[in-house]
Amino acid sequence: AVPVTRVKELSEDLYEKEVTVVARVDNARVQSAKLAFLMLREQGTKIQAVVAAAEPISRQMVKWTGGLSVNTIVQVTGIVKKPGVPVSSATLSNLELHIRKVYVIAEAAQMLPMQVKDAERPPPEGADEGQLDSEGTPLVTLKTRLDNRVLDLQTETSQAITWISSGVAQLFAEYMIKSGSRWISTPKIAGAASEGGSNVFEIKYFKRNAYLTQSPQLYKQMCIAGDMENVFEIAPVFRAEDSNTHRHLTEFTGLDFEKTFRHHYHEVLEFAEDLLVFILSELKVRYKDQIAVIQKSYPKAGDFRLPKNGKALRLKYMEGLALLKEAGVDVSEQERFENDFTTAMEKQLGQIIREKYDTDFYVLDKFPMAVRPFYTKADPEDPTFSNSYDFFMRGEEIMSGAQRINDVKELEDSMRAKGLEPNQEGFEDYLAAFRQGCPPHAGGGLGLNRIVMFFLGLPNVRQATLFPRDPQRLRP
Ligand code: ATP
Ligand code: AMO
Repeated sequence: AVPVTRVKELSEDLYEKEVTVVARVDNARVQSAKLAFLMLREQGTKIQAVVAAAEPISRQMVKWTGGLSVNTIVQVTGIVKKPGVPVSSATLSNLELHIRKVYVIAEAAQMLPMQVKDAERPPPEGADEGQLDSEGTPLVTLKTRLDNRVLDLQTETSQAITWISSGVAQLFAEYMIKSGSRWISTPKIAGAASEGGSNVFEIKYFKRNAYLTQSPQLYKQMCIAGDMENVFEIAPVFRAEDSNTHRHLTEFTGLDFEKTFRHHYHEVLEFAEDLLVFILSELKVRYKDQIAVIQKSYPKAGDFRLPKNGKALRLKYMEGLALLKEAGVDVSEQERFENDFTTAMEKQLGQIIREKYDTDFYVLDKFPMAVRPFYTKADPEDPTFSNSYDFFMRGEEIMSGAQRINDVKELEDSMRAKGLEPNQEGFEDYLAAFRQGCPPHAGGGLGLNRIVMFFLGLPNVRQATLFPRDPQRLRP
């Protein structure tokens, strides 16, 4: 078998050498009866190949090569040369492959629903289907790209984004394992809604009803009650939220952890802070090539100010509220005790904090008890508030966490206060876990898709999701 070289490994060191590559046809054109060009693409890296009729290559071979359909996978053998002029449309602009042999490995249909090279341009916000750009080329909207996600995944930008997603999951697991945490898998079909409220998908479960879990919350706490001390999970999270926004999905990947603490829940808050700093700073180091690719379309990718001391700026919820008021934002205190900050307020606060403290990374601590789920521990010094926190990146929430109630009586009271009946089906086993004694613990949950979106400055969470699910989309 011929040794195959990866396109990204080709370089000037190989000038005048023969190589064989396997790649997709990004574009094919016949220049004349004697000359045709192929643009070859392997995982986002492009190189131009040229075929000229001259012994032993026939005019027929030139015509056939130039007529290959876009996206066909070919094996090409040729000599690496320096092109007459740099090929600006190629990634490897100072290389050209002079073709000797071409074999079709897998043929693509003549008409594809979308061209990968058209999907390469960032989707214009609010563009209509079929709208033309200034050069008269049809604009490919995000909808078309997501409808044809397999083709869309082949773009240089998508290739880089999927590496970043993989990196976030890997770094999360790495940090957790390093800290002695156990990787757990908990059921996604359950008898009760973990986060309460109505945003839960009900499913038929033989003769009964069941729910898709809104988070591994109840189970990760039950693991703590089972003396597992420090656990984490990477798994799908389901939310029946009819929110058609740039940042809401109905299914996303949750990065969850839960751990015991000795004296104060801030031990866990600091653990979460170190975790986020580790993920964000390692992404910049390990994925700098991918970030550079994404920056071509999204200039803010990876441009993220981490505080110099490696710590998140820590503010209390009420201090955040005061900053908003001070800046003249119309916030009613009463309302902010019933609902937490709106998305607009969060963004404004992000802006204020950036100007005042020169950081994009901060944590709000001590949210009002009324806006947090039933399992959240109230602040023992002032039960209007709670021992709970949210981490923000550029004014957008990426992680929520809290100390949990570990006393069963307190837990039952808290459920009642939130309109949940402790005796209701589905909560028996959760409550039993606390009846037998459970150590003090806290934890948190991050949305993988949101971290990727905000870290890269992507306008839409769907771009940071392989096959997104939202209220409108169940395909592909
Ligand atoms: P997170 O899960 O990050 O906490 P969230 O659950 O806080 O998000 P909500 O509190 O339900 O999300 O809503 C947050 C914001 O999202 C709202 O302030 C609103 O701006 C926006 N939003 C929610 N639902 C819709 C909708 N159907 N249409 C438009 N915007 C919405
Ligand atoms: P919460 O409901 O805040 O907390 O969710 C945790 C994190 O998940 C992400 N997220 C979402 N991502 C995409 N689409 C959505 N619809 C969506 N909703 C939430 C956000 C958010 O910060 N059990 C608690 C966590 C805990 O306390 O441990 C929980 O689920 O990044």
